[in-house]
Amino acid sequence: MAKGDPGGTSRSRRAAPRTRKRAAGDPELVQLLTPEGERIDSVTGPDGTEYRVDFTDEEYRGLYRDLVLVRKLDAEATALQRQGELGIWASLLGQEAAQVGSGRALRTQDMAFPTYREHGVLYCRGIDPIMPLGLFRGVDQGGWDPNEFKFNMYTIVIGAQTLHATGYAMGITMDGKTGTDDGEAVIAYFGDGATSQGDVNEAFVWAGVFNSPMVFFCQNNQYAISEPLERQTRIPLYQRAAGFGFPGVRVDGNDVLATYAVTRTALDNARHGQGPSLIEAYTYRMGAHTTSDDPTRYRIASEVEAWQAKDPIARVKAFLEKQQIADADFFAEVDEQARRESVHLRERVLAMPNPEPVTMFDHVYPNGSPLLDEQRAQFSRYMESFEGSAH
Ligand SMILES: Cc1ncc(C[n+]2csc(CCOP(=O)(O)OP(=O)(O)O)c2C)c(N)n1
Ligand SMILES: [Mg+2]
Repeated sequence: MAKGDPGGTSRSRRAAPRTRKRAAGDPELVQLLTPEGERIDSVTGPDGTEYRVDFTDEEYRGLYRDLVLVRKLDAEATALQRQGELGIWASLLGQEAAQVGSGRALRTQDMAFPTYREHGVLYCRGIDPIMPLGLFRGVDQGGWDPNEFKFNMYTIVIGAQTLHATGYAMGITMDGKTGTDDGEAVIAYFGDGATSQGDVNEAFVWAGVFNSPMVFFCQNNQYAISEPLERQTRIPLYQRAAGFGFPGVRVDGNDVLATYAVTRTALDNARHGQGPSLIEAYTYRMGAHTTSDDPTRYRIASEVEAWQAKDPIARVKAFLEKQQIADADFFAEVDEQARRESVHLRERVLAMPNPEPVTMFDHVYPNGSPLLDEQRAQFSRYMESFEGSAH
């Protein structure tokens, strides 16, 4: 979307009223755009905070463009895996609004710690979308500079990045980088399953007692691989924050506007020294956990269909159409850009080398280890045993 400071203080060019006060809905869920594309003017969160956005028409169109592009690039990556060009892919399908909303809420100086699924946040940070594909093809370790883009490397170890983020947040406080409008804040992404990890709970303790400039951003996509949410918790996840002494809020993670508003507020509170908070972005993983997973084994089609009706992109499109903020030419142009960028992505993946399986032992330790050397030799012998065979 357009550079600058969307939402918050910026004024819309349109004076015509196109919003309404919140109707009786789910009091636990902050929502500013309904699945039907109706705008809600403002919503009060559980701790009395009022959430609203005030985007210009260009900024609304920019958010739509972001959503469409990240979905298309993600679909291309899934196709590339299916065609044998990537080892594995973790799709963000269904979670575009949670990622674009929070990603665009970050200010330039803020630091983000992702999992392995945050391709939409990566995109918003200005990182070339080709970068994670090298990782998933096994030709490199990611490739972007975390300091340049303020976006850490992908983390596969569930929950580990929340501790890294909390340590980083404690560090920037000690460096005196918080407490002003230009202050820095830190966001850590993790999933619903990760909330059962010791690391995440330890991060909550440390961030809480040190009043760290942290936003814990949990994308509750309802599953940890095949394990449904009810295997992780008996209470709504956002309510866990109370036990650690900081605020928690549940936002409609399929609503890019509400996700933006809630994340921006939490980050600004953090940068001004008001401590951590937990955001539970309530969403749904529309695809498989990864391309190695078959979700039809553990969830029913009607559940997926119910979430289809809450699609994060369709509601923005409906809103743009109803309010005449965008016309058919705009939608066609965005589709064409998405097509072009995905073709470009594909061409660059096909130009990458084919990694030798044995290279997985490289870079585990900077100076190797006897055990690893032994495993490498064993693996090489195993691979050689296939030579000349059909495998
Ligand atoms: C410490 C650790 N344990 C187990 C795994 C295997 N694992 C990979 S993804 C995953 C589920 C994570 O679920 P969630 O936190 O909800 O994130 P999502 O994949 O749904 O985005 C598990 C158990 C791992 N990567 N790390
Ligand atoms: Mg999950």
